[in-house]
Amino acid sequence: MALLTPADLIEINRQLAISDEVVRKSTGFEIKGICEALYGTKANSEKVGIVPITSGNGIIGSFSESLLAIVRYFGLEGFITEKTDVSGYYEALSAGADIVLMADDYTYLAHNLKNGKIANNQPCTGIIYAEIASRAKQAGSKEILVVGLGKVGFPGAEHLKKKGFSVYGYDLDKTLLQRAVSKLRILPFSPENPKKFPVIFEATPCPNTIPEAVLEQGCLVSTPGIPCALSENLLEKYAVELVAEPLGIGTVSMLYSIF
Ligand code: NAI
Ligand code: 0TF
Repeated sequence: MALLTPADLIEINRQLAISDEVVRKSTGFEIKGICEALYGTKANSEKVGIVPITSGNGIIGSFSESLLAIVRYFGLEGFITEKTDVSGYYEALSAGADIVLMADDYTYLAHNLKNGKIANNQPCTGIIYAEIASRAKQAGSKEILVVGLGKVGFPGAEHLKKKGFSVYGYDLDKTLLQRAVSKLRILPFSPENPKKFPVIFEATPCPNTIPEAVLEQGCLVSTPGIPCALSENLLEKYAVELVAEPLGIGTVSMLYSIF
């Protein structure tokens, strides 16, 4: 898994506010409203305990602090445990956490201790970015391109198929592309035979993954992928509406999925 760096998380509140504004302009809803509609849940003053985890590559500077800022941005109460790992988990429970957030190098999870529900960051991120794409004003034609069909992209593509979209999918890994074509009945997209799309959902860990030839003027690109799939030059040239943020949108999707 590609790991976040402290540089990705700089001014997380500002990054979230910018994305929230793009989402509001493009869909008419704020991110929180989209989560409420997507999962049919509402926040109910849950207290979120954030446990720093030292295993593997260890603590990512400002990861826990960013989670706390995100939790608060969406109007919830939260705290970071002083202890880490198992001791931190025990501290979170003892301090009355309703929900625990914690991540090692492979899994970032949210666990609602009141109702037992668990959320994994990867599918929750894919689903919320796909949902945002599906609600964009540009999505009228119901045609959408998905680039990257891995742990985030596949659940997003599946969500779009369930919503009745004509999903075109592309992954450099032919086995993953074939898996999505056969399991989800999406249409394989070939960069050698491009067409333009009004809405694109991208989920890869690489830059420059969206070919210029698929960009419609004023299109919406919804992408959790880090680094950003599009260069500044292409963003400007095609007046792309970009939803891209490193942690908060996926996290709030996890929380609403377990309320
Ligand atoms: P993954 O490794 O499971 O899937 C990525 C897929 O992209 C792979 O199947 C790979 O073959 C494909 N790919 C790579 N280069 C490509 C290219 N040029 N064209 C087409 N396909 C290409 O990774 P995962 O877990 O799905 O994560 C994807 C990205 O999303 C990563 O950058 C990860 O850090 C990021 N992420 C962001 C979150 C957020 O909140 N913003 C949350 C979770 C993940
Ligand atoms: O960096 C990652 C994921 C995060 C997905 C959201 N964009 N790509 N995971 C590693 C998190 C490690 C956190 C660390 N153990 C800590 O500070 O607790």
